[in-house]
Amino acid sequence: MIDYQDVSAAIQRERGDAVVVTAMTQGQFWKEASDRPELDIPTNNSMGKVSSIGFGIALGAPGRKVIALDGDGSLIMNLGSLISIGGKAPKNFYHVLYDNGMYAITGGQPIAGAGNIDWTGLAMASGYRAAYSFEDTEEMATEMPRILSEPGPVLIHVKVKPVITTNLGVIQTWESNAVMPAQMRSVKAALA
Ligand SMILES: Cc1ncc(C[n+]2csc(CCOP(=O)(O)OP(=O)(O)O)c2C)c(N)n1
Repeated sequence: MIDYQDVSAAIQRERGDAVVVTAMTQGQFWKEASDRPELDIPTNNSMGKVSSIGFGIALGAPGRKVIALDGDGSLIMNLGSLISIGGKAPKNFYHVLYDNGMYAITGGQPIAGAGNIDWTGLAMASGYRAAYSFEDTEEMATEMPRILSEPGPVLIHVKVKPVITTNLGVIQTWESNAVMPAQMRSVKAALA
């Protein structure tokens, strides 16, 4: 199993000027790693929508890479997005799936089918161009540069070591809800 920090570091090294859409536990780790926060969109309060928001940006800005950092529980909630993405097959879309087998930020409840879901198979059957699965840190870090320079859509399934921190992102305040639209405006300005 791979540490969240190692996935962030491997993506950060290659992200260039890609837009990165984040959520949940991986979003917190990404915040610490990102050196282009003006191009990041955290979506914590809209569970499951990372893939759809990233997909929309990828279609709207075909010249820009978009990397969506998704959670397994979140993707289950929006599984149909795989088919939308596979159907349009944007070459600039990279879908990283952090598989911890649980809903970590609500206390670590197991997701349905934990450990038995064929994520790369689901992506390929939905029309993704490629799908990879990693459990080993070195292999993931070695392969990431090549994968992120290939055309998408690509699913990068990463088995991560669970981190259960129930105070991440679930506090819904006016301020926390205002982060996403503010970052959307920031990214829109950067892409203009
Ligand atoms: C529609 C909806 N249902 C439930 C929740 C409560 N909720 C917030 S985060 C979360 C778990 C997310 O799981 P996952 O995507 O696997 O990320 P992890 O917490 O494991 O990092 C849940 C159930 C929510 N925010 N929105």
